[in-house]
Amino acid sequence: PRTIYLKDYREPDYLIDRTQLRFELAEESTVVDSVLTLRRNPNAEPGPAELTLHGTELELLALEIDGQPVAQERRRISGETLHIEGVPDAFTLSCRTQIRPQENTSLEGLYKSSGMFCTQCEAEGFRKITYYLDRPDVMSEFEVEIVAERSRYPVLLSNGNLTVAEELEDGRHRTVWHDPFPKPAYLFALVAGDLSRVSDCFTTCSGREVDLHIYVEDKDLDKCDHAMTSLKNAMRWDEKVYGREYDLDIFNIVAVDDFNMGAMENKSLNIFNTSCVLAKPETTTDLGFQRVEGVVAHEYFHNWSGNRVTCRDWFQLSLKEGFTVFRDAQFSSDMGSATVKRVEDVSLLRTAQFAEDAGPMAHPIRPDSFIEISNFYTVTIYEKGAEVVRMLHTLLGPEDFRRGSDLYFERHDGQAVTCEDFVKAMEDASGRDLGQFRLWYSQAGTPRLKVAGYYDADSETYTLTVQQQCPPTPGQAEKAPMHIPLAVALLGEAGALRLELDGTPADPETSDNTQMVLDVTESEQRFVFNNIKEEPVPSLLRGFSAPVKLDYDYSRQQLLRLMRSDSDGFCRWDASQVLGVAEIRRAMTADADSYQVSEDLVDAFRALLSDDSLDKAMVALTLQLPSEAYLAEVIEPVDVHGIYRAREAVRYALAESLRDVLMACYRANTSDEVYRPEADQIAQRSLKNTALAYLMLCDDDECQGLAKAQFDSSQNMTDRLSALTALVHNLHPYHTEALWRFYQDWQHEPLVVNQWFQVQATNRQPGTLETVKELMAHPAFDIRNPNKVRALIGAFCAQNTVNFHQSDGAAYQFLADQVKQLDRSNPQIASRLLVPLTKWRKYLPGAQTLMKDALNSIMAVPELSSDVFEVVSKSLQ
Ligand code: BAL
Ligand code: ZN
Repeated sequence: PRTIYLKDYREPDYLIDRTQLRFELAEESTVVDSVLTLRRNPNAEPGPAELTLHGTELELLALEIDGQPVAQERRRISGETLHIEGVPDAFTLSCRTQIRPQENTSLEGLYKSSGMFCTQCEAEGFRKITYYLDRPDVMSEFEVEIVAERSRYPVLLSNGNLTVAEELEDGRHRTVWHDPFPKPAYLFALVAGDLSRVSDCFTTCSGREVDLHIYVEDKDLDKCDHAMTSLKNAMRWDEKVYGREYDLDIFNIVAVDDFNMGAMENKSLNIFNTSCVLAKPETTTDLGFQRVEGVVAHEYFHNWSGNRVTCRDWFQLSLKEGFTVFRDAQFSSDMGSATVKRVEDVSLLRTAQFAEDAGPMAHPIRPDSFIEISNFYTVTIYEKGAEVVRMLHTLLGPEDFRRGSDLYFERHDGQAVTCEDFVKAMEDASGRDLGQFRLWYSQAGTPRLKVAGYYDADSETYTLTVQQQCPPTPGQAEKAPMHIPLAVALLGEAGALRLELDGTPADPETSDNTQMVLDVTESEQRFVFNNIKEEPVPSLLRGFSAPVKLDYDYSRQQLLRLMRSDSDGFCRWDASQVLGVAEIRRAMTADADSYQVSEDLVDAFRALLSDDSLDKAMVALTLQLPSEAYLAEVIEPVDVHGIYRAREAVRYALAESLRDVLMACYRANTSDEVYRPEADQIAQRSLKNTALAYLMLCDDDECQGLAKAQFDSSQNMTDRLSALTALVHNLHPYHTEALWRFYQDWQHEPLVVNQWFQVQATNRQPGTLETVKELMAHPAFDIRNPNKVRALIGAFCAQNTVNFHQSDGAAYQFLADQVKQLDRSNPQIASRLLVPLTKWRKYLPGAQTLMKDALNSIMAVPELSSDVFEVVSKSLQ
């Protein structure tokens, strides 16, 4: 496989002004007719009159230029391209291809899922449909005709507006769709199936009526309300916060069972994985409801950040994804608890993204090269990309940021642009010099900030010394200092102190002048605060103001004080995490019999549980000890089993010490209110179920009876699944029956069955690998369905660390075998699945060898996909 470099980018030689497509969908194969109106790109470098189109797995039936067949000697198919020589400067290319969607298991291009035809074209799936300039900087107006048998496919959809719908002879019908907005091929979509729909409408800020439809299988009609409400909320929010109005008269969402991603933002025809659109209380957890809201909003927001303004090339992927994730995070914060959302996002970043930054696939948010772009839909591009946009928001402030985004949309509407264009718009609108800030786009790796504080009572000054350093990453040995916004406050006995930095008062936007954003730009820098009358406790990296690792040598007392009284919710939670890590480290070194949990930690948790004034969701998050994934980031080399045992020891000790207050909390938060997926109730359930997980560690009948009673009585999936998890993961005597009953109740709901798989796959008890293997033979499992693969194999390998890292290496080999098998049918999913193996360098020497053996066994397979080849080969370098 070939490496593609950003530095080799060249404008396309030809442009496509108009794309006319005609699909004749049939049971054996589909015939695609395309008529492309092409002209030479006036900005292209001079070159031969030769057109090179992308195309793969296509059977070429006919090819004409301006109505004349193209002779064999003028055309050549090689690899993934079709070359045509001697083309005019402006011409019409007509092409007929035949494809076989029924046999397409990669779920890229046009394929079939549960009897319906659907598409996934990002990033490079369109070339599996017809020969085309399949690159995002070629934007074209599309007209699409779909012909199919009416009885099997009564619904025929594509992008834009419906212009024709008519019956044909012999039971077929046709629709024609016209999308007036030029778009790259990756935003093309087609759906044909027997679908039902839920409809609503939205009046935009300028008074236009937009028809909204969610298309699903008939049995899922009762699971669309939440997505529809989320869509309308997102449309209103984007008008209010970003001034972005929707631009067509119709917006369609279609739910598909077999889908590689969460969803796809095709212009006016979003296609969703069922897991990200369907929700009802009986089948969907609170987390599921929140995910639906977030993903619906994310895809909708792409209409501007991605579709109206798109990416010039795939190296710029974070231009649309980072910005859109930032936008959807702002939206979710506004819809629910902002601190909870921030903590959840930071947790994901500090586990998955920091791990990626420290591993063999580390890349900047704008990569310099790739072999397979599908491998770059990563937490770095998405989540770190969003953090970079967030830092711009912090540095510029909300007003200038909005001016910048307005300028960006105005300047580049209808264009395919770069990350540089985005930063330039922010720079021009705000007048801020973002020269050094641009390094965030080109440097990979997680910077580490070492901060020290010094109080001088005589001069009444407090000095923060900040050092930054970024470790080497593949291909980038040396790093220049970055521009890091470091939000700080100084806590005194009576609260946060007024800040004055070298004579400059704090940001006037914070009404009490107690928070400042320090511009950290050098390898080492000192910040002197004046008029500080008492020795403060510094509150650092408030709101997680930059995606960095922070070292500050806090005392226990200081951490407990931050946890108790910092006005920044993120910092309060983070202090609890630091204390949790310290406790688990201590338990790792203590011998099993002598370990006793720290009294001050117990007291702090007791205080949290007893304080009714706190946000219950935050209490729940704080009570949950640092995850195994996070511990694996901060305790290296990673002793998986030592970490697990120590974490369990702390959990048991906390449960025992806090049993009564946990029980009171559980009871107080048990409610028989009608389910609402709203912040107050979600918080209450989260706290109750966190208490339940602890109480199940206590050996008395009252505690042990809770999960069974909750499982038997609960009316919503959040409570039922929490109870099932508690029963199964603690091998409660009722767990086998509970699993059986759960399956009996929900076997007709694939998304619930996936949760049933996941509960079993994440069971830390010994023997889970065998269970997973048995479940792969279960009639409900289907290796061709990505959601099932993720729920069973993915969850086991990525989340069940103790069992994945069982000492004989059997689970590594199991994963390698699954990757090899999946690579033949769905390379994108195969490549994603193997990520846990790529982290081999972090583990103890014995594990390293066995993990490498598994990777080598994949590498030995002839004809690996470029997806798997790239990840495995880079991991072994
Ligand atoms: N563009 C791929 C799916 C998403 O990020 O919205
Ligand atoms: Zn996206």
